[in-house]
Amino acid sequence: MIHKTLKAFPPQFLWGAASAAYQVEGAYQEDGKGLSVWDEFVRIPGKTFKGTTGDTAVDHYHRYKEDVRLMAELGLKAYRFSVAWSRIFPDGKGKVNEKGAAFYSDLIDELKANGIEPILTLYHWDLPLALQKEYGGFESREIIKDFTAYSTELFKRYGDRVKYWVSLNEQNIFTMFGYKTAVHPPGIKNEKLFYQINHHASLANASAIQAFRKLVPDGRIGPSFAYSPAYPLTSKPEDLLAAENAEELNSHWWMDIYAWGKYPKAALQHLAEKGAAPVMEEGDEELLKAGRPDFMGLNYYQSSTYESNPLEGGTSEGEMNTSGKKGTSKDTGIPGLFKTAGNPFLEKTNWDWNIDSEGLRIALRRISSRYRLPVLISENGLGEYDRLEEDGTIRDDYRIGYLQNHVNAMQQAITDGADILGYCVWSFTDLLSWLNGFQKRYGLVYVDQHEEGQHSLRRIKKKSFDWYKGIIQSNGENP
Ligand code: BGP
Repeated sequence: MIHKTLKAFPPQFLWGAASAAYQVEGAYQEDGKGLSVWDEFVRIPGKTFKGTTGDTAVDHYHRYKEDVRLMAELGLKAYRFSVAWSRIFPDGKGKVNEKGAAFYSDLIDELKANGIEPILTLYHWDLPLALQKEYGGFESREIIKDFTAYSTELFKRYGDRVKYWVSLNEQNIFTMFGYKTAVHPPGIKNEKLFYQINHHASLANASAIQAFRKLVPDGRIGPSFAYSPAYPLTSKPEDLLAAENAEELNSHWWMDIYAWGKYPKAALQHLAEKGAAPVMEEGDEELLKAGRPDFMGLNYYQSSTYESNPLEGGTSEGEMNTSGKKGTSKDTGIPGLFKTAGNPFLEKTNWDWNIDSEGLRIALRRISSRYRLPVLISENGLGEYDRLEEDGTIRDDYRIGYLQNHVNAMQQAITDGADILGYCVWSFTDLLSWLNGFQKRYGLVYVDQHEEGQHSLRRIKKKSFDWYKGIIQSNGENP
């Protein structure tokens, strides 16, 4: 559709920015916090870029007031952050650590005092290590009860002040990286287990949403899904089928469950044939159906392109670029189903992520039509090298260009009929990029933090900070 005029952004649109506990807080052993699986994983040699850890991260735990002051200066309408489960329950369950709970209560108050809507993520990957050790974390159905109890505690404590909640962040990523490609904790490669633990995570998600309905009836909750819309490489029907396969196995597998409590048919059939389909127990489907969210959270970074992949000798394991050296990633796929391919029409970042703002519009349209749910864009941003110039500025025009194109795409999607609640730039400050260290930066605010050498943790506004301020002031009209 080519529109003659575009619809305006809704007046209450949540112009936001986002972060996650492990990536910003630091203070990893302070005030009674327990360890998380990430605290352990980053200490295994070779797992993260130059062995980066979140021990200090960008010290948000101690500097949150300064950070909120900067958010207020930017004019942010919303701030998405996550709670570290092991600050609330150091062992994942049992007695609340009051100091940990007070930190988030203070942060929420500080945000509200500055007119910023808090968007609270319950789980952004930092599972309490004690639960992983005790019963394998998501490997056991025990997690459903413990995650619900943890979530319930937060609903009770913060539900009066927090009205927007994200349940699980990128369930597709943390399950796949944790149990299929083994690049995240617990670093296991077992396809059958991957589908099973993922099923438990879906049940935990639905169960927490069910509890939410009773405790925060006037709030809205949804998961954040990392959706990378699938494109076929060519108009060859085999390539279109490959893209359909990828869409089912990489995306509908999760989003269909969130919206309808059902796994997509062809994907389920395929996994059953392989003996990798999850084991469902009585009552699972009812619980999943009862977990329909109020919105679909969308973390959008890029689209993916696929072509057919032969059964014999096809491509399987790929390689991620975590070094920032362009062109070092390798294609990945499932023989007989699909494999990734370079899209000749798209530029890539230095970490080989496709730059595709039109893909955001496509994602928003697909989600809106298929699931009939509003969308909260809970992450979108550009990870790049940023340079602090001698005059103290960071001129990240490439980020401004990236974000501007995505804001435009969002407005096109609104005009197409998508109901979008808000847009959170990833990220507010620079932060630790899980596997890529501090050199891959996303922030609107630069933080002087590095793997090596001096780091003062000083905050410096980037050029994109001023650009975003203008966007917010004009409610999305490019000033
Ligand atoms: C998402 C995560 C974020 C963030 C972002 C950028 O998958 O929810 O936590 O890290 O991606 O990814 P990366 O840091 O790997 O570049």
